[in-house]
Amino acid sequence: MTALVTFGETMLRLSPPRGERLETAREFEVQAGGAESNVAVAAARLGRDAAWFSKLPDSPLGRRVVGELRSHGVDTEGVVWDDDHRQGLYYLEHGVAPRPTNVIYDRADAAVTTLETNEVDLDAVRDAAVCYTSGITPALSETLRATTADVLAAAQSAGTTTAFDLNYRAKLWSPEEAAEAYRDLFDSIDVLFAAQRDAENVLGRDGDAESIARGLAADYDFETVVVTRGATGSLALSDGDVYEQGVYEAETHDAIGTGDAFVGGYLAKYLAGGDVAESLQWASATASLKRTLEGDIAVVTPEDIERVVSEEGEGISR
Ligand code: KDG
Repeated sequence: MTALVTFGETMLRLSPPRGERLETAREFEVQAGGAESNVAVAAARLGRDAAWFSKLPDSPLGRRVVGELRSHGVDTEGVVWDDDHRQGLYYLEHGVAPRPTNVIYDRADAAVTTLETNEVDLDAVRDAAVCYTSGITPALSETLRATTADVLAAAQSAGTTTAFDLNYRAKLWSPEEAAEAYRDLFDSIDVLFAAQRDAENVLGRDGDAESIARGLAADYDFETVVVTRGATGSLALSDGDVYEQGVYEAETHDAIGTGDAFVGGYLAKYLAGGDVAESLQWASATASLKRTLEGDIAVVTPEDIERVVSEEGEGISR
């Protein structure tokens, strides 16, 4: 049995060397990046059995994605290969103040947008302890929206814990479209991760993190709601109890993937039998370590986490 199964799109990220612009760079660093595989890699690096599935072009580019995820210990057996569609790409120009980071997606017609439920190994999903995807997946196509709903429902009805991060991306859809799709999925989700800004701007929630978590749990019967507040820490509401966690200070080298590292750290500890407070602590430490690393992926060890926690205690709450 695999502890964690995640699914979604993984792109190739092309980024010019720091200090260079997309329009003039002659070289691009290439790395795999996708919210759900970022979560699987973090969990695998932290010692859990993790699998990721998707649909990829049967081409050197698709094989490159799989090769990179496998190199981190992620099981990619469930990947479906396709001859007719593209490998999604994204371009990232690192910002330095006052020039912001710029992300350009080039992901139209990616193979994953055609992934249908009948192509998914649902037995593997039902066998997993946790099944995870994020709000990016249903944003990518109507087909994938239906597949996401089917996979989460199949997982939950088999007793697999389902986890979902809203992960709103304004470049993919409007807040109204996203809110409607999220609400259609909420009945099939046990553990919800929500950035406070997404809960406010997309779901129209207001108040502090605790009242947002209580409102969402009451309306949709989530087992656990985790609200992240960026630099001011995170809060979880689980079976009526509230847990708060500070952030661990980090020098930020590359912030992309911080939220996925948070989820990966949380699920890794949860799958190892950790309670909610311990899982939140691992989430926060994994997120802070990710910020020190280049790329979307948190290459971290349990020893890294233990060191952060033992040196910085509860973290900083503002
Ligand atoms: O959370 C980081 C992701 O945004 C990044 O890995 C790319 O999956 C990605 C997306 O769709 O933006």
